[in-house]
Amino acid sequence: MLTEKQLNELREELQTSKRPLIFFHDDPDGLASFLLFYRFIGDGKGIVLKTTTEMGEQFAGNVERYAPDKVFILDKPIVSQDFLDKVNVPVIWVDHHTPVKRHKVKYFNPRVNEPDKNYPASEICYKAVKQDMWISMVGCVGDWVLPDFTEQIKKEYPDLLDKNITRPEDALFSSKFGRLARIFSFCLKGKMDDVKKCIKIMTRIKTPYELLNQETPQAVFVYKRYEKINREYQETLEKAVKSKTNDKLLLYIYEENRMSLNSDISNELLYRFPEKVIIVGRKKSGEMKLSIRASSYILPPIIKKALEGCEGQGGGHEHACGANVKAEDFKKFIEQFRKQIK
Ligand SMILES: [Mn+2]
Repeated sequence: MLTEKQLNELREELQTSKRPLIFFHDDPDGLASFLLFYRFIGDGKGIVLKTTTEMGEQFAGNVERYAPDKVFILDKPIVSQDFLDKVNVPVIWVDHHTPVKRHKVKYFNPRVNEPDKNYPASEICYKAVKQDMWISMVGCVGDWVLPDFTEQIKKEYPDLLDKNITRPEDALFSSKFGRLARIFSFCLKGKMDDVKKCIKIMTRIKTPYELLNQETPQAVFVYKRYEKINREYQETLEKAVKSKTNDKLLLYIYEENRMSLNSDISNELLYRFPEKVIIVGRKKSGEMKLSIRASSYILPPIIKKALEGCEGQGGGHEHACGANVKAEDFKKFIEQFRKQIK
């Protein structure tokens, strides 16, 4: 984890900001991280980073338009130096992927000191703000991690996380906290206007029960939308499950006009078939957008090698990665991938 000194420094950055612009990764961990910081400061604006590649200089325009006093970047692995050079207010970046070196930014990443430990961004953010523990828990569970305050959560919310659950995947797929992680995930899917509305509502939700039991009209809106997307999710998941063969690789490609459910579906497939290597993807604008999961392989070097001679890019965590490959090169990519998991 970050040192006590670093956490105080991060907290200080939050306490001295009145109008933050907060960029965050579009997954439950990113959303939870944003909510923790936004709710602590009590003001600001959030922007979901839908881009799968680095955060480039085009985002400098958002900074110029909003004129924040500080910029926060949460759970995003790569930010371009051009972006940082263009922005004229302090930039604070909290991440938990492989560390990178940049100038003109305050960089908080526990992996700098503990390269092999994975603390989700929302766990780091919680250690700085020390409030809304349940929101952090949702982000961590979504990132397939049980944080060090899990016992406290079990005591406080015994009906949402059973005391016998000790594996993060069981929390994600068979607890109410897992359902909350799915709700967070689906908040970020679909039409941008709806996404914005959901995010705004989430900044004001008081308890996990307000959402789960649909206690307020706002919570009803978020929950109904979750149910709608969940129907599409279950349908796609079912087709993916049916496509399973004896092959070690479970490869499932779905229609391109559907919304991106890659990462949720690949997670659930890995949970159901832990011995398989999972690749789930869809075709979009001439590219295959893929989520890759495997519990018994370290994926980043495999993906790097599979990409040799292909137009594309990929990377992420040890057992969970994303990749984009030009549609023409997809066959070659899969062949080169297969060779390494024999
Ligand atoms: Mn994360």
